[in-house]
Amino acid sequence: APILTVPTTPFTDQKPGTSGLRKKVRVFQQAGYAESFIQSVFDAVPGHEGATLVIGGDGRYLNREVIQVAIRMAAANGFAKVLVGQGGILSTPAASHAIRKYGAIGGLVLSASHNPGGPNEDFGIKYNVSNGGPAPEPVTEAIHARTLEIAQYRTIDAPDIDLDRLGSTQVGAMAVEVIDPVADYAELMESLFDFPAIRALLASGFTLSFDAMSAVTGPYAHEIFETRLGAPVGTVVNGTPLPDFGHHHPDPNLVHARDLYERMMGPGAPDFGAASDGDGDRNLIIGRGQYVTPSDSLAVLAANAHLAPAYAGGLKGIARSMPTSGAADRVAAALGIPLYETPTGWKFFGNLLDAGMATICGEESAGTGSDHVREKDGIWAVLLWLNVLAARRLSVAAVMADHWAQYGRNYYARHDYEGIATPAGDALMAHLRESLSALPGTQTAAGTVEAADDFAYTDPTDGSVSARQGIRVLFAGGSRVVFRLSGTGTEGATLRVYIEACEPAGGNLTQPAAEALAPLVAAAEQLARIAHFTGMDAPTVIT
Ligand code: VG1
Ligand code: CO
Repeated sequence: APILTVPTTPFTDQKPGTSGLRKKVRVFQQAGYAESFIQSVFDAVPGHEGATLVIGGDGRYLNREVIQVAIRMAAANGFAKVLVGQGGILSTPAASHAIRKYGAIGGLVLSASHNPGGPNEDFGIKYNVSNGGPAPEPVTEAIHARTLEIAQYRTIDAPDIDLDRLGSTQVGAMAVEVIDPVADYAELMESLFDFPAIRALLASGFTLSFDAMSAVTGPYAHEIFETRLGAPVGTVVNGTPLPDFGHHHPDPNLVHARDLYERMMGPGAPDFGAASDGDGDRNLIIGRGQYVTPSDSLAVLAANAHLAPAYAGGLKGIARSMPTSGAADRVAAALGIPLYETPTGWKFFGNLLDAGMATICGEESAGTGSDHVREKDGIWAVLLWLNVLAARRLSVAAVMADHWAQYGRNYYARHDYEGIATPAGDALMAHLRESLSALPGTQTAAGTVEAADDFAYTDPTDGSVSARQGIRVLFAGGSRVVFRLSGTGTEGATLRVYIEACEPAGGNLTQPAAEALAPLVAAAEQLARIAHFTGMDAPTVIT
């Protein structure tokens, strides 16, 4: 089939954000838009000729179309082989695993993750590198630079392949193999955890509910929880991936996974509830009557990981994003292992994992994972929790009470102000940055400000620096408020305010979180003048 060179002009809005390029579907539907970005990725990846590329997505609207485009372009750009998930499906952690297992040079993950899908909603393209992780900043910068100068893309005159039939086809000189999206991943999970112990837990009457939110984890959850672990059919709800996620935000937080939350807090709740997001890398954990903040979940998993076979030898270190609470820091200190504080986004964990400096990583946004892949992994987190519960035979509430008694408690919440005008968000951050040096000593409802800074990170493995990653305002005893703007939205700006109140072991560990955080919430308003800048008197999401 002939290779075609198609002229294109640069799009000026293709800078990858926290996790890939995310835009409204209609933006991606512009002629040459997806093609120009994909060509820019290929141009920025030396050595792709003769290499293998993994392609898959979360099944959202436009997934199949962009996959066909990407396959033709890969053929025209000299890749030797593409591995694509059947039906166009690969969860983000499964794509990461496939890249690693099959020695691919990288992968295209088509997803806008927790953002809604459908013709009027969001689509996204993320490039992952050969370690299976999101492209680190130097690579995303090279891709962005290329998008600004690109003049043509390469494709091939070839028909669509049948994405639903397993097996190999030829597209030009390139082999395309449609692979089972679940099998390799399920096998990996079985190699990490004590499946017989979890099976015994589930057989003992322990009940589980997993909400796949009509997103990508459905097929994975059916296979792993119901088929391999013997949980009854019906354990997985919303288990069929839909292009529009059933009109919901596939975001497992207290707002968008409200159904699960209500069920877990109500009469007849199962022992354990969990949910994942659009692309399967996030996890929400709720025990019967006991919500677990993602920051606490990271700490509990780190403290108990040795109970699972893969981590029986202990952890090398723990890494968390800066806005994530310090609960994991206390565990790292007790274990005598290093704790790394990185900017928001999984791309900052890859180097630490590759270097063997950290074993477990987490973010307050419901992301937890380990060195088994190079992405956060929703089902992995659920399985580690189940493995811990199978070993300890305690309720989630009892595990949490025990954890706080030993380490103290970091009360935590995130307040999001979504859909604010971009200039308003920028003005709020500029105001905070200007007042930084004057903040220490300021009196607030939460006490005196001890220190304030704009977080900057120097990667300990390659020395690369990422500055301006969020404003931290610190109070005595480790309590703090953090402000940053989201890098995953597609409309206006989202302000994220992260609020954390530290209570040492022996302190008041059983307050309602909102009560413990109220003075810090007032301090956040005082210091950032949120109502003034955003015109909003309450957040749109509290989680
Ligand atoms: C958000 C989260 C961040 C996460 C990112 C991608 O980014 O805060 O922790 O890594 O989403 O998650 P931001 O810039 O909007 O705060 V996913 O599951 O959407 O790929
Ligand atoms: Co996600």
